Amino acid sequence: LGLVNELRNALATGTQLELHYQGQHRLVDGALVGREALLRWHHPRDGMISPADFIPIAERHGLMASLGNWVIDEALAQQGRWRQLGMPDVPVWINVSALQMFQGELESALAAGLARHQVPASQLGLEITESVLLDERAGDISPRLEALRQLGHPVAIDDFGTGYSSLGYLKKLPLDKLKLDRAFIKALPDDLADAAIVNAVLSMADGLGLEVIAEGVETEAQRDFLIAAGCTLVQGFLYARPESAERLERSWQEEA
Ligand code: G
Ligand code: G
Ligand code: MN
Ligand code: NA
Repeated sequence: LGLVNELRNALATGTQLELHYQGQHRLVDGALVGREALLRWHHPRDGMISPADFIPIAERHGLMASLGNWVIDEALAQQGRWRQLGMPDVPVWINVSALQMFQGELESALAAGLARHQVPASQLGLEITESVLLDERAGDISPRLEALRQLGHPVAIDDFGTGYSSLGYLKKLPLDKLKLDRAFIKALPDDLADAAIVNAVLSMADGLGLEVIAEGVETEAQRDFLIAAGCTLVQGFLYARPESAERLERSWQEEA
């Protein structure tokens, strides 16, 4: 319970929480097309705690709505600052947790943040992990996604290929992007099964009018395979690591 109270505290003060941002790039020339916001908790005693560890705690103890709302507001505030500084104005993508998808607060938190920070909805993308589509609490998620897209938010399915969903949802759901999980990228180009899966996903997505972003690209051999396979977008250490807003601003100023 210690950690729960500490998380409650961190949320109340906001000082230990931070968003880091990882670039999303065009494969062929590396041009920046977006940034994913990744939550970080700098715990005063335990150091950096991964969201993979504290988000389940937040969900279990009723803190997820506040945490999710903090992420929305912080990402939009940051986006607003970058626009003012004249930094590349690409969409920021946030991760939306399962609970946020099932509860009612998401739309109002988005609307409040967009208005407060004067950022258009098209500049805030929503990443929804594939397993959410399977969660029985989700019910029919289609009207919910339709409403979010109606507001102007682009929507991506995160960790695509790992959620054991039926592919039928791709036909029904209003989506913009698939983020192909890095499990399929890791062993490229040598693993023939992964190569076959990646090729099939790219061809299917093309037919469905969906963009694919390959996650976790770390090597030039992976990049060359993906370019040859017709993939256009990438997120991975080969292109950029997650960085604090401060560091991104500094390197942008140094380049200018
Ligand atoms: O950045 P890192 O590898 O530590 O992220 C671990 C996991 O936490 C990833 O699955 C990522 O999607 C998730 N995550 C990161 N930031 C957020 C966030 O703001 N909200 C939610 N719900 N998940 C996040
Ligand atoms: O589940 P989600 O896709 O949101 O998780 C994103 C996580 O993947 C981030 O925490 C980020 O640090 C991590 N990540 C991004 N690029 C790479 C990469 O090239 N290699 C590895 N191992 N992890 C990556
Ligand atoms: Mn993600
Ligand atoms: Na992912």
